[in-house]
Amino acid sequence: MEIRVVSTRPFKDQKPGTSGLRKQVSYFRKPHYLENFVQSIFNSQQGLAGNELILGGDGRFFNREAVQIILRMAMANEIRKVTVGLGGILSTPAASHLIRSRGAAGGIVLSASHNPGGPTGDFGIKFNVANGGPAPESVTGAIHATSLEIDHYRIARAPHVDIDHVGHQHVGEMEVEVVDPVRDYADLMESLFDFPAMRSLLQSRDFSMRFDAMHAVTGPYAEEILEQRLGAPAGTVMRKEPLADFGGRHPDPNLTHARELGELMFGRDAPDFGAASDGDGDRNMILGQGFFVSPSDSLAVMAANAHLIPAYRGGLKGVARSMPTSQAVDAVAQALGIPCYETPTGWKFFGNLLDDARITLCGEESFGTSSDHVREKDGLWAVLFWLNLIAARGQSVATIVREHWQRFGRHYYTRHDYEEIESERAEELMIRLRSALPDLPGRDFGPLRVGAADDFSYRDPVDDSVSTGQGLRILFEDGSRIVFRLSGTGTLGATLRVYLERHETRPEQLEEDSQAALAALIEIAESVADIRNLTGKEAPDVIT
Ligand code: G16
Repeated sequence: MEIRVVSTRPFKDQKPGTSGLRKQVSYFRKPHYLENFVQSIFNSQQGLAGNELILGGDGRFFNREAVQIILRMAMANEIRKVTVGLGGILSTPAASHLIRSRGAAGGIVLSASHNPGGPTGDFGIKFNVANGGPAPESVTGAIHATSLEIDHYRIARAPHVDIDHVGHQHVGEMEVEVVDPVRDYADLMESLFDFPAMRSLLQSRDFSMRFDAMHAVTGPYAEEILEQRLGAPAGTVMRKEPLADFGGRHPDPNLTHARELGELMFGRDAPDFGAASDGDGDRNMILGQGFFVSPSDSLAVMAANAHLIPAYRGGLKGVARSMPTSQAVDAVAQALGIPCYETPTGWKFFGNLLDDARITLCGEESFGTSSDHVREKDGLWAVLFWLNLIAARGQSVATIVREHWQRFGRHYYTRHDYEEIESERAEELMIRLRSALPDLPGRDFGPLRVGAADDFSYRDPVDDSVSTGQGLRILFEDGSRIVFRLSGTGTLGATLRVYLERHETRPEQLEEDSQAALAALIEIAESVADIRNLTGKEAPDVIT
């Protein structure tokens, strides 16, 4: 097989963000753009040569072209074998599972997650390491450094590889195995949960559910698991055909983008349980009849009830949450007498804690939860966990959450996003706020007194690596918090995220609307950060 060595020049903008390199499709279609980044992975990760690599993506526009390019580059970089999902498809958690179960040296996942797809949408590429999880900062840093110096890449002159039939083939020296993207993952789910109990629930006349696959990657997974293996009635999975542009919508599981599901769940004769997942299948949204479960609460409820799920019957080693996620799970960890870790935003920070067996469950406010079964967040896993929980407790989603609040109090929580603001303005807001932090402790805002204010940094307890500048925190003496950070996943301008939280234990105060319950903190955030003036926006673009 002829190997071409192609001269190239570095692109200065290939620094991976919160989760890999995400850009508009137009960037990835620039000559050499994808190739430079992929060669930077191969150059900086010497252990890949001679080993197996897992490859797949969420099926968005440019997925198939990117798979062919990466296969030809893998040949030229002496990868022994590439295992690729049929049609180039693998959900993010399924890719993580394949890396682990095959003992592969790593994986390349093609996705921009919940960002829109299509020719004018976004694309992304992420490298996962041998534990199945997103590369830690040391690895993404090395890939970025390599991308700044690259002057050539290697690519085989090979025919188009058939990725549309399951089976083995040899292309030059390299083996390519095309696998059913669903089967191994579905088997894994069956090994974790009480499928007989869930089957009886789904087949009972008194229970119904809807899962919105949002025309993204989870359609085939949900159909196999919910409708085939668990016997839910046909039609349980909505919008199940994966489309390259997700039907023109954002594959983001929230009440704005999963509108039909929301209308169904908050309408008359709503199903008992509603759920959705995102573009690449790692996020989840959980709904009951007329009831939204906030992701932070979902994590806490899971931790408190894990003993009811077969895989976690032996108890949890510990739990972790990202810093901006509410402290609801901390209260559960305290009651269970297990450790609770607070990490920066980004799933990559959970990997060491999971590998070192310090935690079993972890989650984030950004609709992500998972456990030690893979090293990614896992949307369908979370949905199956809730289904198993409903079957085990024989209660509705709302009752399970309300009982949780009665026991642990409610952590009122909201996130306000200001999107597509000019990067300079966003930076200015953060710089001003950072310099104001030292004066805040001891200051009173009505009845609330600031106890501490800082720029969050994290020392990984396993490898002692330090990550600084992970979000500005204002911590009040009563446990309330306001956090400000800039998103690391957007592709247009900057997105300011403001996270607000307040703990309420008075039993008669647990049913308020979150925005009303947090109104005082929302005001303080505005007055401290001058958001309207600096962003030029009267209100957040998205509230979750
Ligand atoms: C990614 C990361 C998550 C993070 C989320 C939001 O999720 O894996 O850890 O919470 O982005 O990040 P940011 O606030 O920086 O935009 P996903 O589902 O987009 O891959």
